[in-house]
Amino acid sequence: MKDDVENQQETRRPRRKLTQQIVYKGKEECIGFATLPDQIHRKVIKKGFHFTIMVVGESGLGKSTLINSLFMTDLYQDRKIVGVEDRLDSTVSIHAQNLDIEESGVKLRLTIIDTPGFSDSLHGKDSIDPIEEYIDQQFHQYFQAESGLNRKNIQDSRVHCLLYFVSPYGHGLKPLDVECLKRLHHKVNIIPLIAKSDTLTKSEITRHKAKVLQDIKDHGIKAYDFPECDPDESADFKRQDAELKAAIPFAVIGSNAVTEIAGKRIRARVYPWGVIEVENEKHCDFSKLKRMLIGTHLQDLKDVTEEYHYENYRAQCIQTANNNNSIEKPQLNKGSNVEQLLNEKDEEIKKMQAMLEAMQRQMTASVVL
Ligand SMILES: Nc1nc2c(ncn2[C@@H]2O[C@H](COP(=O)(O)OP(=O)(O)OP(=O)(O)O)[C@@H](O)[C@H]2O)c(=O)[nH]1
Ligand SMILES: [Mg+2]
Repeated sequence: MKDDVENQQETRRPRRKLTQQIVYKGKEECIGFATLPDQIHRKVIKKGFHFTIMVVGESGLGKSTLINSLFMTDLYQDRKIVGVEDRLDSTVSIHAQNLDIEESGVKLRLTIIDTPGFSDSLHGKDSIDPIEEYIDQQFHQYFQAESGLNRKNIQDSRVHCLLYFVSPYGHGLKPLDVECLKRLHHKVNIIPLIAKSDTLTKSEITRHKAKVLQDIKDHGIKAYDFPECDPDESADFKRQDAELKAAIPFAVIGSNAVTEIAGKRIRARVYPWGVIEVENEKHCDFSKLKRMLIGTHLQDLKDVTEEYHYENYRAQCIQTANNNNSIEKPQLNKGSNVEQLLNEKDEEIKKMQAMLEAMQRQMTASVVL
């Protein structure tokens, strides 16, 4: 084995030298593959990006409000808001909404999936079923599309990231949180959040974060594992990355209201004693979460979905199919050309079999004679 590796390295070595010679001879003699990153870049830009986020947690923790705040658009502007101006209706069904964003020519299609919060009722556990089913359904659709004929134009609706809202009022995770996280952690990238963190003091937030992290560890829950920072990155990037990791679970605040402060319109919660700015890093981790989701970790979240969660699902599907030995035959449209051709072939085979049997009978008869 070791020898094999060494042999491979041996065979690669001269090629490396060759590449260097070409590069150093001058620009006009280059093959041109240095433009590969540009080509890929152009292709990806043309195609655009697609990213799906889901919000899950107890009812009334501010899930709908946070997704409004995150994408600076009122996704629910058509919805009738009764009573308090700042209040949204409780979400009653799983609700997917697309949002197309363009920044410096780069197109990003976000799909945001809002889910009804768990109620405190005895049937709290039942509210997890539709969420789990939704995630599985997206995998199933992708799996079917991937095994079909038109693999080029697959619509990817898999959930890349699940923002899980933990109540600011309890002591760490509640049993329902544990149940939900355990059912979903092998299916989706979970990012835990402390909801409504404006209701906690600074030291309470620190304590609550530590307790939630401890509970996650104690219950063997696999939340999204933030990747190691590349050693080649700038010192500034490394510092931001470390800050981001230190802030997990992100303590967030959401608001549907925009207020003008010093001539600037900002999302904020206005209280009689002061104003809480949603995007102010001194007030909460909202900006860090936003930066992480859209800015720095979007591709990694997609990669982990593809390489880990979807692969798990695919492996299970294949295993089940093998166990049942029930790989479905392709469905043919009645009267289609393919069906007609197959029928003709069937007829031909039947005729040949009949001829073969007749010949065998004749041969047996002649031997007997
Ligand atoms: N104090 C505080 N209140 C918030 C915050 N975010 C939302 N709210 C308020 O909490 C209430 C519930 O917010 P929603 O966004 O509807 O909560 P939800 O989690 O979507 O609720 P369900 O749809 O029932 O699951 C509203 O009155 C919001 O204005 C926050 O960060 N801090
Ligand atoms: Mg809601």
